[in-house]
Amino acid sequence: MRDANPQTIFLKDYSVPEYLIHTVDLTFTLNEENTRISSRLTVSRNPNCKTGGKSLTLAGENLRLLRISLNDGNDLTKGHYLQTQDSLTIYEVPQQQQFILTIENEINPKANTALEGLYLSNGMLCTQCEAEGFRKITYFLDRPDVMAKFTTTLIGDKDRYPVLLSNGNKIAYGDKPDNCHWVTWEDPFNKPCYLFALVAGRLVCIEDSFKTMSGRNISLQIYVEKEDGDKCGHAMQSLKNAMLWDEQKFGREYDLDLYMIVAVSHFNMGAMENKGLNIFNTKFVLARPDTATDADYEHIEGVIGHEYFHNWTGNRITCRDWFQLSLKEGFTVFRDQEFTGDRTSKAVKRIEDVNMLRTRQFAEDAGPLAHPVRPDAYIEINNFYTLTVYEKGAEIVRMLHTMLGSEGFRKGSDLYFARHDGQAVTCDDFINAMEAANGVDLTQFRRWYSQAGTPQLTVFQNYDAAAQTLTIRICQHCPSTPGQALKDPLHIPVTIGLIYQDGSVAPCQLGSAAHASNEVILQLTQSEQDFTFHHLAERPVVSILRGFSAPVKLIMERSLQELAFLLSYDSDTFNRWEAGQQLAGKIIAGLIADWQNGKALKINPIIITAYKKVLAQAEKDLSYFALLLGLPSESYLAEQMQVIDVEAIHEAREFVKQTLAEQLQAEFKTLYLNYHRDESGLFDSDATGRRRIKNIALGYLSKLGCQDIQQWSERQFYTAKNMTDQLAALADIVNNPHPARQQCLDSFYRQWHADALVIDKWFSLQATSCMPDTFATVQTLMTHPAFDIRNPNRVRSLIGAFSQANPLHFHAANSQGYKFLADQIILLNSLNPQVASRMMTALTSWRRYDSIRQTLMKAQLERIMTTEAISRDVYEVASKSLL
Ligand code: 7MF
Ligand code: ZN
Repeated sequence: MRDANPQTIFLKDYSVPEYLIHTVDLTFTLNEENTRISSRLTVSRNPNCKTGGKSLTLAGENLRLLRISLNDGNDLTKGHYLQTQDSLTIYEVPQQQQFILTIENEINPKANTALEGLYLSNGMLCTQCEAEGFRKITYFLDRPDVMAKFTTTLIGDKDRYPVLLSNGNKIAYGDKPDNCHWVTWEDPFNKPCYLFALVAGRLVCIEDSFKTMSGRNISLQIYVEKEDGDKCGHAMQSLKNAMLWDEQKFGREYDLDLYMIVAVSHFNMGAMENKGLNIFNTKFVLARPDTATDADYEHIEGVIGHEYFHNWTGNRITCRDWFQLSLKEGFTVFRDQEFTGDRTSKAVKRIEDVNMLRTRQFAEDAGPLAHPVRPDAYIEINNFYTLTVYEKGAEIVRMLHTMLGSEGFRKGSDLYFARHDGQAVTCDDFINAMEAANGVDLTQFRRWYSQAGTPQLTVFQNYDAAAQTLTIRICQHCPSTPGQALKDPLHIPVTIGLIYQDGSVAPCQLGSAAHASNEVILQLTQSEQDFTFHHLAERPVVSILRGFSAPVKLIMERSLQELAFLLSYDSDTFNRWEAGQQLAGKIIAGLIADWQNGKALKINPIIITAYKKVLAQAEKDLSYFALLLGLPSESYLAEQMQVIDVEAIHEAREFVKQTLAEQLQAEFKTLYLNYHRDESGLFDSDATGRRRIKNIALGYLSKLGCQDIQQWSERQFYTAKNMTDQLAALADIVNNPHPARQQCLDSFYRQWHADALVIDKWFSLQATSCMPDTFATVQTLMTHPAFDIRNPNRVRSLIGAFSQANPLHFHAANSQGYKFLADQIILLNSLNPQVASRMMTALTSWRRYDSIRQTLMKAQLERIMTTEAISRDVYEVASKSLL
């Protein structure tokens, strides 16, 4: 918003800070439109910095400066400092070991629609400082390698702000004149300012406690708006589960006596790990069986875990600079994935994670915004909280776990914590610890952090019957990405198993003398490498990349018969599911081509037989069973195509879905009737599994368009006592011609109009509908009284859902979807640049579409580039995607 020509920040330019800040004393006098901050810092020159003069420059944006003083002297006069739009330079600071700098300034939280810094959400004041939001509160060395001890005093009106929270422990409080009160908080741990937080408002508190492994009693508090007090039970239980899990799996104990979580309605992302005072999007806290789906319950536990796990991977040990973001995020995502896997189903969780990685992160890695997990340049750091940094970063950590084994990995993480507790470090420091603890050489493995793009593995096999050997040749190739034309080979762990024709396990014996095992990890390090397996009495079927052991694309000739075989016999749950997805994917790909050539669609019966067999095998883990019966998503199918044809994808996939429904109708009806219960919505694995499998069955059956099934879904919608069932039924009603469609939508709105998170679902469902009137509906919904462009959850549920989860209608050939999105982005640019930038995702992949759509999408990106006062966020994404 500020720079006509925003500057790029480079990793290679990193230098240690010239000054350090040791203690920070903050006093906030809180008011909606005028909050006053007084900041008293103890500062010293950094002994590790050899450069620099007498001046000190602090970061600060949109601040009204009131006064500055040094060592408690007189206020500095004009000629002694320089204030710019985003900085404050004090020309001459005392040349003594340590000095005191006092600054007073004012801000306007009510005018803050960007939701970064201190802002207002439903009358409550709250903060978001990661990555560079603290500079919107007061002048500071806003960088993560400056760590200080914070003491914070909050002063506010007793009626408006009865609850006053900040990091650490409450050490003092009292009354003030004019109906005001104050509270002082002290955080005994050094922290960077991005972990600072404050909350002030009328909140209710739900309390519990946790006894740590060393016997300390921790007070747990969840703060929410008054009407949400009955929706905190699951979040609290999740927190206790996470605390116990981190002790058991990583030996990590919580360090303060108090852990607070606050839920706010206006939040740019999921949640934030501020020390001792996490701030969450309400979406990841509030749940009651009648308002939240099983998926919501799972996500809440995962996000609560994620933020809790940051206390060690992020807070105790933080990042040296923002290029190292994956140090904390990749590791913490890995930890939350493992936690959720342990809490629910490892098989299902891995499939869900890989699904997301392959549809969304792979798309990012193949597009104009591709960047390494540790980027080497950025314009706006907020744009680098990406799927690559988070999800691919977690895959890197997972590969280490696979290669070192869980014990080796634990030794490495123990050493990492021991070496770096209290420090701000780099991704390299993490790898160094893994290396040192295990006596391995990870030199080549480190390339995963610096090289962008998804490697492709091409696999060839050759069975020699006379020698009884199988040779697997694997070639790796990584396509070029912006700024990285040539790639070096990576160190890739490839887990492999062999299966004989009767379904029994074939031995994996690499080299003639080695011992045999059921599964081996191939260490791929060269562009082309052969691996020979011995003592194989017959040609085995190869099950490769088990558990998705590396984030790569696999190219391997497979017959439909071989895929059907693996779907029945692979002992690896991931690969069994993957075989079914590939089978369905190949068949749909054929139908896409037929549809494009104007041929009549005809099903290949092998898919019917394969799905029939899955249905007959009746898998015990019902959630996994449901995944085996699912078809690859439209976005996954799109990822597989050279030129994405949204209509062909939709038509071909719907055709397969409908044909399966027709031919397996008896089986699906039995499933539905067996597992449909009048359930209250308890979140346990049996009940969630039952709901998942029966709703999959209902989804298929809804394609039949027959009256009895329409009645089933309508009855389920009206009688459901849990949101999973109600929403699943409504989705079937909304995505198929159903006589009661509008009635059900209206009824749902009336029932839930007072519950913002449920109304988000109501918006999303309509925005993602495949029915022909969807675009008109979206436009109408934009003017609905419940729509609010200032609320990011609403924006995501309508604009985000339409553009990112409704390819069929968003990519309408007449460009209406593109124009609509660009209009909203231009509007959001001035209100909330972070959200505006995230809304651009759908336009950045323009090169993947046909030339007409390319032109139309590009035109909208170019229009966005001309936005007056364009933010750095939007500028960076738009300009890079046009390059
Ligand atoms: C689970 O990482 C996984 C990812 C930054 C904000 C939360 O803890 C966080 C914050 C963004 C994108 C995704 C997540 C977060 C942020 C997130 C949350 C839960 N440090 Br931006
Ligand atoms: Zn995180």
